[in-house]
Amino acid sequence: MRMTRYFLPVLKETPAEAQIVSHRLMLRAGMIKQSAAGIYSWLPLGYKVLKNIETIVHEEQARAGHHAMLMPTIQSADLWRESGRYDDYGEEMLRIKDRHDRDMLFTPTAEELITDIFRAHVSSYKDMPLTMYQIQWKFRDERRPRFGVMRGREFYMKDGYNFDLTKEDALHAYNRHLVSYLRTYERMGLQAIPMRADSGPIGGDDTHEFLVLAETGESEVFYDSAVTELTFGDREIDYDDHAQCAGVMEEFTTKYARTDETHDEALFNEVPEERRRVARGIEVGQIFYFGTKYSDALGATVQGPDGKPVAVHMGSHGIGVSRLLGAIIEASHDDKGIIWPEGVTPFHVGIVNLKQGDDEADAACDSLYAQIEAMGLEPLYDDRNERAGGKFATMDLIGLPWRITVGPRGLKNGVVELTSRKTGESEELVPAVAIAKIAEIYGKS
Ligand code: 5CA
Repeated sequence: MRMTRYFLPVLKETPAEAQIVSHRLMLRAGMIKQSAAGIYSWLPLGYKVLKNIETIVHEEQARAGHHAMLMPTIQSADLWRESGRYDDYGEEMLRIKDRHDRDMLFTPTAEELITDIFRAHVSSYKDMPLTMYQIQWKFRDERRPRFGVMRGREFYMKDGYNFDLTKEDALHAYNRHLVSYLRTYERMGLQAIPMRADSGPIGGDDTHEFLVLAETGESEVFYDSAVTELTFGDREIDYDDHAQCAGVMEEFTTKYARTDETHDEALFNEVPEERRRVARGIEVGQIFYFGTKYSDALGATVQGPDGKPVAVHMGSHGIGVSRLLGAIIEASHDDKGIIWPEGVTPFHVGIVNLKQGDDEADAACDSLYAQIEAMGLEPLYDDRNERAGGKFATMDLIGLPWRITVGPRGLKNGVVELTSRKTGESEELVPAVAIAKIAEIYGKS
């Protein structure tokens, strides 16, 4: 993409309404624009990152054997009356009347609707286990929408639902989700720590939240610092292997890590003092096992192996897809702007032309641009007639992990400059070597 043809409305001033750094940077980098309290338009740069995050979530869900689908945002109140949640959900639910005076609502989550789909089509244990998920907009009329996309009223969420014959199978689904979530967050360059949490309006006994540690996080968290040393890495997982998934679950959840809702001071004091941490975190996901709560309420039973009806065991699993943009920026920025992890960056490489209009510099930039595109990567070329300082400031603000700087002086010596946004280190390289490095970084060589 050439910057002169792109829509990138960066702001020079720091917006007064934004209290935390991720919100400020998303506004300044022209990623989002508020349209009403807690409701945002996603401008091209923000939308690109949102889609990248969504793609990672889809890929990891597919790997775990879960089926993507899509349910409507507007639902009839009837199913919610059946489950009893129409009244229980309270003021967070946006209630709407259609022209026939029928009660409708904007979905805050979808346990009822998915259970209705299940009961209409699945009647035998032979069709299980089954896990389906969607990535869809949700609406919760939060009392205090704030911090930009972090606590929106409209937000983008991955919500998944498992249907299993036995509690044992449903707990495997729980463990499988935990494993797939660990992989998902790591691919986004995040460490998200599973913490024992409270189930709130979703219900159930077993639940973990995934928290990214950040000073601006809304949750108070208590943990054994040894949990921050755990990484999932690129280990191979067989998602059908119950013991293997249970092993990972145990590895990542036995050490003390809890949110304030479930914090137990006595248990925490058993952690060696030098490893006890009290901090703040951003909740980027949550997994639940709630047994037969919704299948009982909505009559979702299947015929078991002995011919008798069995209420199915269920769980649900959420990832805050739009919130993740804020969480990633909170975890990865400096005073100049965002530093995107390579896994989610909106463009792979920024090209800065120090002397636009200089034949040699223009030709070198065009050539780099073409070579980067030929690798299947996306360059963002700052081809504006601007001072170098302004171009660098924009690149630093929008946070592309790699920048190639091209100028007449370097070209005289046959070199361009490759700069890492994260370390700030630059190397002078001949263009072909710079391209080879980019290929290596993004696994294209
Ligand atoms: N049905 C279950 C699992 S699908 C559910 O709704 N879980 S949840 O309430 O925990 O939401 C899932 C994730 O959505 C949360 O972990 C959080 O990351 C994100 N989320 C929740 N509320 C908001 C909000 N107001 N703004 C942005 N993200 C949110």
